Amino acid sequence: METRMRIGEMAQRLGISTDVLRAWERRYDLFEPERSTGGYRLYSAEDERIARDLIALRSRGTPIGTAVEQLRARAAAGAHEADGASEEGSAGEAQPLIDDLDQAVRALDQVGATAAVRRATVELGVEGAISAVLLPYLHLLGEQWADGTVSVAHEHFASHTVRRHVGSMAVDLPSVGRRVAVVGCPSNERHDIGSLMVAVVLSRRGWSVRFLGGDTPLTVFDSVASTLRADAVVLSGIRGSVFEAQLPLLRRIADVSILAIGGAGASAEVAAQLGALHLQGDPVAAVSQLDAAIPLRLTHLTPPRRGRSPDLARVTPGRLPPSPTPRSAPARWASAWSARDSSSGGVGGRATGSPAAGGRPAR
Ligand code: B12
Repeated sequence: METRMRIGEMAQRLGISTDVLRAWERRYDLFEPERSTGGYRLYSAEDERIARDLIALRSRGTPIGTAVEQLRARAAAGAHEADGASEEGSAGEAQPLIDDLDQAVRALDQVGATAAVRRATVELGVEGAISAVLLPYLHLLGEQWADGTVSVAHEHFASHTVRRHVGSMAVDLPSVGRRVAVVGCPSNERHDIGSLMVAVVLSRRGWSVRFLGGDTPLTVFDSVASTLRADAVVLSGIRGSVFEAQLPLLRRIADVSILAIGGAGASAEVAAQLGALHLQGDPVAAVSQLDAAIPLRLTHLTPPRRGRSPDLARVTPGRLPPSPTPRSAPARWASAWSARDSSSGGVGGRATGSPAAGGRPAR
């Protein structure tokens, strides 16, 4: 049976008050929560998704009435987020959107490419657009680049357009009382769109996220995680060497926070060596794993003490502040996860291997 949550938990996850939730229900008839035997409202994951989409539309300045209409139109069209959509259904809806984006990119048409990524989001929702349109399109782009059908210019133009759009979908809510994640890619890894997607989806599910982008030294992740007392550090890499070359530093991060690794270069073996979580599947699925694995703790409901604001001035590459005492519970729990992970197979998506990059111009 689907898990349901009471209004307090739903409000906490969304970062809004229970009054606002009740008002949305009363005025706009947006959700119909079930009632417990004691008469308490019980919200579903679908209710949470609707509320998140509403918050995101509002944060981009859409008036509430228009936002509600858009959400109703989306529901009426049967379009919903990827984890609720059937594979056939989403593939059918997504292909024309992928084609539009592809055509606009081939013509280096900025207005058309931007319109295509926006349309995908309006029609499929944020998570649906990521899983069903943007990821398949980026894979297509990689093939086109490798076989020479598009140029480096097209690839840069397209990845910039997608990256900018994905970034614009983040929801920046005040950080007090939220789970904190630091997200990005280690040195020598410039492919940061997957981790940006993770950052955006985490932010939309109520996490407070610091996205540090691609090619960022691990010492920086360590400093930021220690300073913010992050609940999780999420790193991604396309090649295994990105992780394997820096195991000692990664272990240090895993000592101060829950370390999660994803992307084609992450493996169950490396995760097990690090006591890290191995996030599998696409960025949307990965966030569901992480979200479920790191529950809200009581401390998340307590505002931080005064005078303990993070000292970000100390965050300097290569200059490490002392690590706080390792948190033993997450470490124990993380190894349990890695063990579970090893038994369930490898990374979803492409395998790492020799790049089909021979003869293509360097970027
Ligand atoms: C855009 C792009 C670039 C951009 C990146 C811009 C940016 N800011 O990210 C630029 C132009 C910088 C670039 C550079 C290079 N690129 Co490039 N690039 C791509 C392209 C077209 C899309 C990458 C992308 O964002 N994909 C979307 C991600 C999300 O999909 P994915 O990587 O398949 O990930 C899957 C899972 O692993 C998971 N996932 C991904 N990230 C994460 C993160 C987390 C936390 C989790 C849990 C899950 C997860 O989700 C996906 C599910 O389908 C790919 C093609 C492709 N197939 O992806 C080539 C590709 C990745 N690049 C490639 C190459 C060779 C390069 C260069 C070496 C080229 C060169 N000679 O200069 C450089 C390397 C630069 C560096 N040091 O990192 C190869 C990699 C082959 C390999 N396995 O090593 C690819 C596959 C192209 C190809 N067909 O050959 N690239």
